[in-house]
Formats: sequence, structure tokens, C-alpha cells
Amino acid sequence: MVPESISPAEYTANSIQVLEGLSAVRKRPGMYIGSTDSRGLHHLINEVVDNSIDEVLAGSCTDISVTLNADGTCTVADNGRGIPVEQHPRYNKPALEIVMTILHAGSKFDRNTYKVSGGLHGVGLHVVNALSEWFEVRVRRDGKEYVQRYERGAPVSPLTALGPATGTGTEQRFKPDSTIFETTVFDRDTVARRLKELSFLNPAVAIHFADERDGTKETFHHAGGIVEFVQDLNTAQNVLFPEPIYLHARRDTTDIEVALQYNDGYNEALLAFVNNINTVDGGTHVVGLRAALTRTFNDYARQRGFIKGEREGLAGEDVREGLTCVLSVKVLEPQFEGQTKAKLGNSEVKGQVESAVNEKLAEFLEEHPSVGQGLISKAVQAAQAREAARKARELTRRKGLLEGGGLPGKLADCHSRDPAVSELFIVEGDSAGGTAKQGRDREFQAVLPLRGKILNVEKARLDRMLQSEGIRNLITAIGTGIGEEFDLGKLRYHKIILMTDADVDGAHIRTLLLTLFYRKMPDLLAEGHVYIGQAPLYRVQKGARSQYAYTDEERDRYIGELGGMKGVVLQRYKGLGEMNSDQLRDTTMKPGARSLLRVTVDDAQKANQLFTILMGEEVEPRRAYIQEHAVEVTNLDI
Ligand code: 0RA
Repeated sequence: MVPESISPAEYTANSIQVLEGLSAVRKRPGMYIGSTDSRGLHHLINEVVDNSIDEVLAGSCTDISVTLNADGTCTVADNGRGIPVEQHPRYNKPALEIVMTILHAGSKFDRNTYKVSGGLHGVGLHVVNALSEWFEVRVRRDGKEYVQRYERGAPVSPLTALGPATGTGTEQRFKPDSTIFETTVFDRDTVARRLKELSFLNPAVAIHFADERDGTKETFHHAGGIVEFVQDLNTAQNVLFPEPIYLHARRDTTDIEVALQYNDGYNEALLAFVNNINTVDGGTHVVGLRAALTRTFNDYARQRGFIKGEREGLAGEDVREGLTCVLSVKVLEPQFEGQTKAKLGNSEVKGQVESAVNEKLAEFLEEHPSVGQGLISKAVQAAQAREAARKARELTRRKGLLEGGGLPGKLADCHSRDPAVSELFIVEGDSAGGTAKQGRDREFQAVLPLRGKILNVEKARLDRMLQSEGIRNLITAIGTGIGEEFDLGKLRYHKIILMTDADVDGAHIRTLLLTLFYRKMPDLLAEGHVYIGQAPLYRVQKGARSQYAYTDEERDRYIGELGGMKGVVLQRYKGLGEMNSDQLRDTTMKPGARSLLRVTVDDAQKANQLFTILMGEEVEPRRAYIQEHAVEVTNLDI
């Protein structure tokens, strides 16, 4: 028998438990939201919005609004059923208070939807509450409006009925605690990106987003769901057929949705979601999808005689060339794995996705023979190109062996054979390359000059870039190989440092190289092996005193410190080549004296986007992009 109410002693014990729970969250926030930096901060909004999305999944909510208020708070409102307010018999408190202070999954008030548990998602509103300076909840339910306020997780007022109200819904407003977070400033684009993504994944909802700090407003509503998502991703591409293929199936309790479309490019863009969570590290659902694509296209190609007899079939990479695909699965009890919990671990899902996609895609191809044939001929071409590339590689490999060692002649390698301490400087141009060779510590620093010219391959696709000898030298020097052959274990230097000029050409080359890494060697970035060497822009000298300035602001500050321009010699370095080797060593190369920027996957993704837009065939997005970023790209030679 569950008692209707509990004794005062039990009540007190329960309150103490609540406070202990909240202080646990506040003591180790990282355990619940990953970090207390900007990423952790945005996690608060995601968590609150996810709770409203659960109402959408339950079929009870059509509109969500998210507002970044001028006072630094965030408001999330939905027209769902409203968080229940009735007294909870066991705790003798309103259900809402329990939701806000302890409860997340597995209770009487648990909604029966696909949940995001495990990992950093689905941690519960009480976590957001505990990490907020204050949190105010308003609920409309049963014809009334209710309100309750919390501070750092603890209620500071009882749940109060305000008066009659129409409709149902929940409104939550919170102020992140500045004593917890390194920054409490929300980033509009970060929030907008996630809301847009959610609107594609949940076509039944309209998400209204407003930033009161700058007055911008936007509504995200995509009735076409992930089909529109794929179209959106392919905006800047030439697509091979106008309507993305859409597949939907259920296997057991798992719901599987796929939208895919091909473009005439050579890259694969696969986004995979589990219960609305972007699984950037893939997992069993992605493995199942890939297996099904390879299998189905091969079967189809053989049945129709595109591939004959014993000949080797299409490889996975062949059928994914130019593929843009969104996979969205709903799993009842997802297990997220890995450092960032962004990988699905449920082994049963592989077979479920594989079987669903095999069946539905075969059906589609059967019904759309012209699309099917187009795709097969593209994949066959990809296979031929792969074979040709393999032969070319074999040839260079053998040639390399004959020449001894196989390392490019341009490379001034270091003595050390220990990758963990070795560094590779990639330098623009032979003249700067010469300076860098003199300035390096040859024990552990290698230098590879790249000829600027080769890299100015305007509008070159990545594939064309790979035909450049300079780029092939680079790949050989790094040692890992690229694409499917990539092997991080063969990495010859744990630090790969791009040292380019601080001008337009330098930016151009950096964009190209980062794009190459992002697309063909992404693990180099994920494991933090790529850096940008920061060379100074100026030397400010007066008498015996001299300082290097890395920005215009620094230059002005140093001039100020020296008492103004009088007697000051200002040297501006237009390129690395203008420095002598001692200067380059002391400012940019020598550990301890230099400053290196580690390149994140995010940085590289941005470079990749820039690359796609600047090099893309489609004129319209390029024009739109350039207009939007006019200031940044005014002097880019595109
Ligand atoms: C538990 C049960 C029910 C709804 C909710 C929670 C709920 C939670 C949130 C969080 C943000 N918005 C929300 N809207 C609803 C179902 C209650 C019922 O059956 O009426």
C-alpha cells in the first residue's frame, strides 16, 4: 500500500534529500552537463527545449517559442499539456515541484515517449534549475495559471494559482548562474542552429525564436521534415534528382526514417540522429545504414547487369560519393557511448536499420528505374576512379621505394623518429621554407614548403587538389594516408603546424588545407594534431627595446607604452619570408616563445563551408554568402 501522505519526519527527510541532490549538481556540474563553458551553457537551453519536444512527440504540442531576453535570461514556452501540478501523494508536494527538483525518468509523471537518457541529454529539468540563479515556471492547466519560482534550484515560493487561464502549456524562464558558468552569454547562432535542426526532425512543431538583444526573430517550421533537411543541406549543390528519396519503417519498437539525395560532388554528408540527438560519432544505426546502401546498390547493379560475373562490386565509398543523407531513428532505450556520448551503442539497431533500408530502398529503386540507373552509373564511375587512384598510388609507392625512403625531397625531416615529440611545419613558399629550415630545431622540427602557386587552384575540387604534387608530398610526409586508408597509427608528427602568411593568400591556403584535413583526414583534427602557427605582424622597436605585435591592437599598445611614435621603428611583416631565421624561430617556432592555435573540428568545418561556397558551382549561394560576409571577404581573390 502506498500511503496517501507522509509523516512530518519523512517530509523533512525528503526535503533534505532534495537539497543534497541540488548541491551535488552544483558541486560537479560537469558530470551532468559536460562542462561549464559555452557548450555547457547552451546545454541548459537544449535540455529545457527537449522537454517541450517530448510534448511534441507525445502529440500534444504544436508550438514552442524560445526567447533570448535582453536581461540575459532565456524563456521557453510551449502549448503542451502543462507540467502536472496536482499534489503527489507520496511526497505531499505538487508534481511540478518534484519535476523541478528531483524527478526525471521512470515516475508516474513520466511521459511515454522515446527518451533521451544516458549521456548528457535527458538529465532533467532539475539540473537546469540547480544551475540557474533563478528559474520561474508558469503552467496553464485545468483552466488556471500557476507559477513557482526557484533560486539555485530551491523553491522560494510555493506553487501559486494566479487565476483563470485558457488553453494549456508551460513557460519556463531561467537565468544561468554566473558563479557556475565561465560565460553566461547565449550565442544566437548556436541556439538557432539547434532549433532549426529540431524543426526538421519534428515536422509537427513550429519553433519561434526571438533574440530580444538585437531584435531578430525567426520561425522554424518544416512540414517536409528530414526531406526538407536534405534539400537544405544540398542548397549549394547540383542534385542528381530533384526529390530526395524518403524511407520510413518500423522494426520492433524502433522507428526508422531516412532521406537521401545525391549531388554531383564527391563528398559524403551523413547526419544521424537518435531521439533527436545528433550522434556525431555514429554508432550501430549508421553501420546498419551503410551496410544496407552497399548491399542494395550492389544487388541492384548485378541484377541489371551493370556489374558482371566475378568482378568485384561497388565499395561502400563508391555508393556514398556525393551522398547527402539524414538518418533519424527513435529508440526506446538508447545507450550512448564514447567520450561525448555521441555514439549509439545498441547492437540490435544495426540489424533493424539495415533490414529496413534494404527493403525500402530496393522497393524505391524498383519503382524508379531511371533514378536507380543514374545512381549506379555514378557509383560505377566512382569505383573506376578509385581503381585508377589505387594504381597511381601503387606506382608512386614503387617509385618512392626506388628513390629510397619514399619521403618527398622537399621535406626537411627532423632527426627524431618519435612522432609524439615531432612537429611538421607546413610553410607557404620556398623562400619562407628556407628561413624556417634555418630557424628550426632539427632534432624534432621538420619543414615542408608548399609552393603557393599549386594551391591557387581556383575552383578546384578536392580531387583536383590531390593531383597536385605539393599536396601529395604533404600527405606522404604526414604518413597516415587519406580517406578510407587513413591510419592514425602511422602519423609521423603529433603536431602539424600550418605556418602561412597573414594575408589573403595565406588565408586561402589555410582554408584549402583545413578543408583537406576535414574531409580526408578528420581524425587528425578530432585528436587535436593540427595547429596554426601565429606569426607576428609587426616589430615595434625603439633603441634597444623591441617587441613583436601579433595584432594591430598590440602594435598600438606597444607604441603607446614607448611614449608614442617618436623614435619608434615600426617594421611590418607582410610575409614569413620577410623575417630572418632567428626572428622566425623566436616568434613562431620555438616552444615556449611561440603561440600555437589548436584547430578544432568546428574551425575546420567552417573552413570547409567557406571552401564549398567559394569553390562551389552554384552562383547564388556564393553571391549570398559574399554579400552577407562582405567585410570579411572583400579582398579574397575568388
Ligand atoms: C509530465 C507529464 C505530462 C506532461 C509533462 C510532464 C510536461 C512536461 C513539460 C516540460 C516542458 N513542457 C512540458 N509539458 C508537459 C502529462 C500530463 C498529462 O497527462 O496531462
